[in-house]
Parts: sequence; structure tokens; C-alpha cells
Amino acid sequence: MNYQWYPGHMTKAVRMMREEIRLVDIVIELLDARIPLSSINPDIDTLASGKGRLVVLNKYDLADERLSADFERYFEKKGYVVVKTDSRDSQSVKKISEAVMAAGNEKFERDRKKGILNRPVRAMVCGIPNVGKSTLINSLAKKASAKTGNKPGVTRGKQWIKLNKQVELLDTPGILWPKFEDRETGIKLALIGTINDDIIDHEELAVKLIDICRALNEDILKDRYGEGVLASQDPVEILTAVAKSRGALLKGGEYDLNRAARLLLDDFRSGRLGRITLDRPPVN
Ligand SMILES: Nc1nc2c(ncn2[C@@H]2O[C@H](COP(=O)(O)OP(=O)(O)OP(=O)(O)O)[C@@H](O)[C@H]2O)c(=O)[nH]1
Ligand SMILES: [Mg+2]
Repeated sequence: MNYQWYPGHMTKAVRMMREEIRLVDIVIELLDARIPLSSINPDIDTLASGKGRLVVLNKYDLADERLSADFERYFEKKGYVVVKTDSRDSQSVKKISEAVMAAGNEKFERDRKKGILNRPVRAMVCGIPNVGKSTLINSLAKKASAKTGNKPGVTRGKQWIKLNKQVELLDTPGILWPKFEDRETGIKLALIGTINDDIIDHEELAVKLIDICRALNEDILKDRYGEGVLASQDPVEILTAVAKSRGALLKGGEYDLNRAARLLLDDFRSGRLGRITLDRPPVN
């Protein structure tokens, strides 16, 4: 299992970001709070050099609270302004608009000294597919201006959205990078649902998830699928127990492991297995 997903629209998106970045004052980088390290685009530092930077740990509602606090400190130490959010919730994204406005005020002051008036502050929102960029923009704008959807690759072209007279936001298509540095990164990105489902081997990925859950806490799977999952150490047998608990059967009466795998992945992605973070902050 070695997931790589880099369709043509991402090549175009990177080119577009390079062009548009000249126009922006701030780059808002959305990371998935469940994988704050594996969802960092390694090219963003070069792409966004010289710009104000804001790091958003989004889908915080799905991530482990203690680890999120550790990651928050980790990124703050690196000098970023960090905000943890559930971008569907307009209360939760308030801090982002505050940070953008604060950066905006500095800019207006600089502009005024140069005699430039009424130029709004512009921020580009970027991050991996499905991380919640368009949802964030809609919550900030308090209306549905950007198209959203629970699959990667919903936003295809650029879209400027005016928040108010002072702030404009640029929604961008989610981008991954042509090669992940290691297999684990590809697996984590696939687990959270940022890689197109069509190229995923669901059973293999579910087996990986079973190993991860068991290493974290034996009760995670038991609480959701019952005692049956404790009968074996073997992840394929555990997946069979999940099929049993959910009545996932094929026509001949055999257990439908593919359906069980999809159910399990879906339960993880929507937080029904609890708040689980897959990355660990580096010890330094
Ligand atoms: N639980 C949770 N779900 C979220 C959050 N933010 C967004 N979502 C959901 O995640 C899915 C993807 O959201 P989008 O805003 O379309 O993501 P995007 O980053 O614009 O995706 P692309 O345009 O495909 O790159 C949607 O189903 C959202 O409802 C969040 O903070 N928590
Ligand atoms: Mg989008």
C-alpha cells in the first residue's frame, strides 16, 4: 500500500497559487488537527515566504484535546499564530478573523503612510484536500459562498470571497504533493479521507486502522463494535468481528469485509471512534 494522488487539477492549482500569492498579505494554512505534521505541505514555506502566516488546526473536534494542545505549543514555538477550530462553527473561527483583522490594521497603517488608501487585506486559504478550507471561508463570511463537500477535490478553481470592506479571502483547491516522504504519511492522509477513495484499498487501510486503535486503547473498538472484537489479536479476524457486529454479509452468507472496512473508516473519519490524533509532536 503506497498511496500517491496527484491529479492534473493540483498541478494547475499550485501554478495558480504561485501567481496569486503575490497579491496576498497573509497565508492561512489549514492543517488537519488529527495529523498536524503529515498534513503540512513541505513546499508552503517557499511558496509563502515573506507573507504573514497563520496556522489553523482544523477539525479540532475530531482530534485528541491534549495532543492538540501540545501541537499548538509546538507551532507557537516555531513562531506561528495558531488557532484550533471546528470550521463549521462560526464562533470557533472568530479568532481567525481577529488575527486577519489585526494583521490588516498593521497593513492599513503601512499603506496610509505610503499614501495608499482603501486597499483591503487579502488572505489566501490553503491546505490539503477536504481539510475544510471552503467551510472555513463560509463560516467567516457567515454565508455559503464557497462550494463544500465531504470528499477531496471539491474546489477546482480559485475563488475570491469578500468578507467585508477590509478583508478578502481566496479559496484554493486542496493540494497534496507529488511524492510523500514516507509510506506512513500516505496512509495517514488516506485514513483521514484526503485521498480519492477510488484508489484506496479499504480493507488494507482498515487493518492498519485496527492496529492503530488497538495500540492506543483496547476499548476503542470494543466500545463501538462489542466484545467480539476482543476475541482475536489478528486484525483481519477483528475486521470480521466488525462485519458480524454490523450485520455486513455477502449474498452467500459470508462476512462482507469490504463493507465492514468502509464502515470502520467512516466511523473513524466522523469521530464515532472518539477523538483520535494520529501524529505525535516531535520531542525537542
Ligand atoms: N468534523 C468537522 N468537519 C469539518 C470541519 N471543517 C469542515 N468539515 C467537513 O469536511 C468536509 C470538507 O470540507 P470542505 O470545506 O469542502 O473542504 P475543502 O478543504 O474546501 O476541500 P477541497 O475543496 O476538496 O480541497 C465537509 O463535509 C465539511 O463539513 C471541522 O472543523 N470539523
Ligand atoms: Mg474547497
